Amino acid sequence: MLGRGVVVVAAIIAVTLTGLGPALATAAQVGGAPAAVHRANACARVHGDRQHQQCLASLMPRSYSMMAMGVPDLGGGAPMKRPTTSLASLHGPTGTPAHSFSLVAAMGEQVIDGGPRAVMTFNGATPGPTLTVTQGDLVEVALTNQDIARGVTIHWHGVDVPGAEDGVAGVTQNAVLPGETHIYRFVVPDAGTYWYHSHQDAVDQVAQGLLGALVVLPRPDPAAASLATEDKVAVIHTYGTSTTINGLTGSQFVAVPVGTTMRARFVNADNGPALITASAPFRVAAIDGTDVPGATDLQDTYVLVPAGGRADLLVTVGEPVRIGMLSGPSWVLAPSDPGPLPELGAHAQFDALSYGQPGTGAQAAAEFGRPQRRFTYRIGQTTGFLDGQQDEWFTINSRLIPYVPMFVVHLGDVVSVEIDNETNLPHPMHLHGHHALVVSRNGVPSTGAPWIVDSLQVAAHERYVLTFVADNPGIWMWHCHNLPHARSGLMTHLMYDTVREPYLVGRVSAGLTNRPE
Ligand SMILES: [Cu+2]
Repeated sequence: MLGRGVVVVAAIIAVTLTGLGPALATAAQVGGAPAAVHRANACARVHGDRQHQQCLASLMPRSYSMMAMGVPDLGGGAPMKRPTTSLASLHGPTGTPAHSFSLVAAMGEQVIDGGPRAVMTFNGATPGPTLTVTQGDLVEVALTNQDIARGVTIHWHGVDVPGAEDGVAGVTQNAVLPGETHIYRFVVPDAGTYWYHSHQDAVDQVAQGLLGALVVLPRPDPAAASLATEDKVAVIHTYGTSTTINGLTGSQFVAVPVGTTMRARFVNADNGPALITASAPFRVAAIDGTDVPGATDLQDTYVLVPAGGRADLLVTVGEPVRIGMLSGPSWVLAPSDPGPLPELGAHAQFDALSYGQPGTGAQAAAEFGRPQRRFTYRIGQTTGFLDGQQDEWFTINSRLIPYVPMFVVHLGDVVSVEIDNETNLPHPMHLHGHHALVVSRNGVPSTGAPWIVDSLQVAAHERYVLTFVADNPGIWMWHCHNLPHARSGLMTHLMYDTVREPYLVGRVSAGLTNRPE
């Protein structure tokens, strides 16, 4: 007991000495426990004196509020109002839903690439069922956790749902434990291709298959999903070392008549980029759920779909067409099975910065206006201690989690953000609850159709300027969708000044630990 007490005191002293003390102390008090003493053993290794101090200082609190974890960044804007609205009150509307779905999360086994594999499933399969709805519909989803010990959630990736429906454990809800059911309700505001996945223990649960596609057809005419006469979802996901489309490796024959125009809705549910192309001329009809006006035919070109991102490709079948990943799974579209087709090859990378019919400057200005807040999201890397572990960690504006900037906005603000990747790795950056317009890349302005994203590949040493309207109150994760990167510190959030946070990340009770990543 004495030894444990000494460690507690040492931890508090070490924390105070680093200058990070106040924030961590605040965070620790939120959890009602001294600073992460449960992890002190992680520090009980052989360090030099100074290293040991750093190690102790790096221990994460046992639990903390996302609102208190970091350093508020007001983006140079006006002072803020007081938080008066609980995030837990920001639910979707009541009323009779147009669609009611039931998703049961469970441990399972599925044949992948010819052999049985332990997976996590929705309704007995991975990917889970494709949910197809119509724009403007009220959707209700009952999530039941059958037997996933650590609990689950569902995040509606790319859908701008109300704050309490975003499905992030410890941020917008508690993880749903085995035997529990949680109801999500939201109106789908925009047509397009989206997906859903667990945001509890996401690194493991997404990898193991807790994911599926969500397709929102346009209203009033669902058939007007561009010029397509066929419409099919292609969820790309790698199980272990087997990369699949809809759970299947290799080349799959899809029977379609000659003259068919296929809208292939690619969803990248992996941690790395997916490179997709077709053996015939194709168009990029939509990116991250937003249609691209004036899309033109592409050849010898591949599309890089970032982790978490989506791209809808349109291709017309004359000769048999192969469409899918460069050196990966694909479909062969033809009236009858033509047998194997040549591997896909393409030389040029598609660039959305200059593709499609340009939006006018006036249009963009009318839509987005002059920014009230300007943020910098600068991604770096450092060697150091985090939670008692010495490793290479990601930093945001030179800060290590949890002391990262928290980007604070007021409802209605027009926001400008520069994402600056100073690392040697690409980062697929995902902002929850909002869509952003790409303004420029490395100082080169966007000249194509308005390029609107929720998941943006920011390559090594690239710099993007984005703009968006803060029109959806809540607390919204803003993180790298290479999920191991998020767990290694590339994770913060956008928060609204008026919104209070009732949930805690970390250990909430004996049976419940919220781990968003
Ligand atoms: Cu990353």
